[in-house]
Amino acid sequence: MSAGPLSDEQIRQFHEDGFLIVRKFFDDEEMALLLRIAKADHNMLDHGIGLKDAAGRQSKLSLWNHPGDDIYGAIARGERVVNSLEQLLGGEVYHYHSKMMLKEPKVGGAWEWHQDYGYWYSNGCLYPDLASCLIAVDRANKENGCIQMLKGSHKMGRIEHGKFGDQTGADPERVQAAMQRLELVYCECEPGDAVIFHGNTLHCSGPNTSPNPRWSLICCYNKATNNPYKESHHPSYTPLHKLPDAAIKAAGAKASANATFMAAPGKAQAL
Ligand SMILES: O=C(O)CCC(=O)C(=O)O
Repeated sequence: MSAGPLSDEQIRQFHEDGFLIVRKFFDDEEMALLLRIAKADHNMLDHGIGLKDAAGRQSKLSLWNHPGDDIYGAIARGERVVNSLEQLLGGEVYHYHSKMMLKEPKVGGAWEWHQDYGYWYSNGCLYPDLASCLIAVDRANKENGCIQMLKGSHKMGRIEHGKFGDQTGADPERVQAAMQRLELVYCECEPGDAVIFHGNTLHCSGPNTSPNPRWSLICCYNKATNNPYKESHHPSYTPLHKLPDAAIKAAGAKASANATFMAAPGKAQAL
């Protein structure tokens, strides 16, 4: 029996598929607060960096390494998310970074096929014991470039990565071969749904051709035992101080009352 937010079946599914969609992981009130605060947060937009895809279209993101006491930190440090990640990775995790993906209407670019461990390997993580929790802030569908997963691809191990536009992507020959054998899943989400995915799962997203934005908050975690052997632009093991899930609404209410939205992002950083 699992002790935590996820059922044994969800844990099994994550290990089988390399990802897990959790519908309504966050309730309407939590999401309304996050949406309102994030969209009014000028620091989020001002610190966003744009990365061109292979076709030259730009996707923006705003990234920070250490979670604070604001609503973004309350989500990333919240027991619901952290305990789920600990169930899936099989032990203590720490916060590796969080980022808001800002895919703007009509212009937001694609994210090329990649594994997150394709990047994070270079940061001195010896094992692919990392996973991310993507939380849909806006509704995400095919038209506005929802995230896509190649089911079971985490079992392939780490693939070579190279440069495509400003982005790092997985070897296209291997991606093509994998696509002929594995199921492609478009993770269409309503606000508050979450997609939790393994560091070796091949994923991508298309451009936003719609009139609607597609923002999502992605919180990434490394297993404590996978402390990198060298320093990089993302943190080494830093104990994560968990918060009760009620902290999300409390942080949201506080920000709304002050109407000054704490800047989660520090300076823009690389993935
Ligand atoms: O948000 C997206 O569209 C893609 C995000 C992604 O691939 C990543 O953060 O690794």
